[in-house]
Amino acid sequence: MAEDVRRGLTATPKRLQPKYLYDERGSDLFEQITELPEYYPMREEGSLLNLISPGLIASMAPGEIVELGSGSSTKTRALLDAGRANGCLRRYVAFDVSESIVRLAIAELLQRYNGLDVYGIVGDFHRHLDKIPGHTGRRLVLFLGGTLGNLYREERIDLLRQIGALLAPDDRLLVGFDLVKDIPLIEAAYNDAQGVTADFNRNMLNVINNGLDGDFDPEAFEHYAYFNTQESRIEMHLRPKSKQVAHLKKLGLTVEIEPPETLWTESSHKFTPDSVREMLTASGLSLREWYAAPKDMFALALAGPA
Ligand code: SAH
Ligand code: AVI
Repeated sequence: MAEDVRRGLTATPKRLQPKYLYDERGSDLFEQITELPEYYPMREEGSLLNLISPGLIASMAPGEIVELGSGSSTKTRALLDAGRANGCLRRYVAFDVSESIVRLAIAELLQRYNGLDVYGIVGDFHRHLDKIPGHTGRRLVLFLGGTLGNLYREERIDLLRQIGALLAPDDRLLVGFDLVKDIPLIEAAYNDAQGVTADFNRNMLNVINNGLDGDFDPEAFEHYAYFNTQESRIEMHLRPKSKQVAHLKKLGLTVEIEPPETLWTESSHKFTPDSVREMLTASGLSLREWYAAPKDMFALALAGPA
């Protein structure tokens, strides 16, 4: 964190990595976001997973499911239910940077799925994929929620290549993608009326304060999220209401920021079928199936080694 934050806050524009949105409170706020009427990705992906899981499990009969950025693993239950009904599934591995949500998720899954080996790994998917245990049967890797879209193109390709190295020829990767659509609909999902997304965004400053002995005042910043058409992404920023001076004692760093400058906290890229296919190909993977929600609200791409 020290190195990331020093680099991000001394850069222009000032930016922080989205993984720092997720401490215990951040994971809890994200769960609240998934229940907001405006936040369509969760509902659309959940319905799609319910629809495709029995067929997908029957066609590939995975012995294990490994999920990256697994969060609460709630939507995953559609696949775990299908795996149990089919009798093929022996292991589920949850991998997430937020320890509290991994502990919560695996405790619930162990209760619900008697006989399933459930593993939890707390780590950063950019750095710690080597912690995933070796194969036990055919492997299905999940990357749901549109989280791949929170990364920049080079990071996405690098990560997809790393995931590809975890796949044997018959293994598969299922990735959730939010798709380009009506801009007001997308912007509403990141500017909810109850202000939960604003609290989620501001919580990043608490995470930074706690990790680096800092004194940012989260309430002195406004949530600002808009769709950048040229880059096809929502950008989420924190905009100071007035000049702010914060000290990060563990870094010996003083940060000054005044309007109109912002702290850029997250990007959430939106895709098209062509942009997904092209990215998979550039990563040494190939698209095997494309499952789209009604009105192309969201999609799941099933990929395998090229
Ligand atoms: N897949 C879940 C959660 C999505 S929220 C769903 O669809 O509902 C994004 C999740 O990715 C969070 O739980 C967050 O903690 C995790 N995450 C973000 N960056 C990460 C990183 N670098 N390494 C591992 N997990 C990360
Ligand atoms: C996890 N990720 C895909 C969410 C998104 O939509 O980009 C995080 C989020 N940010 C604001 N609201 C939700």
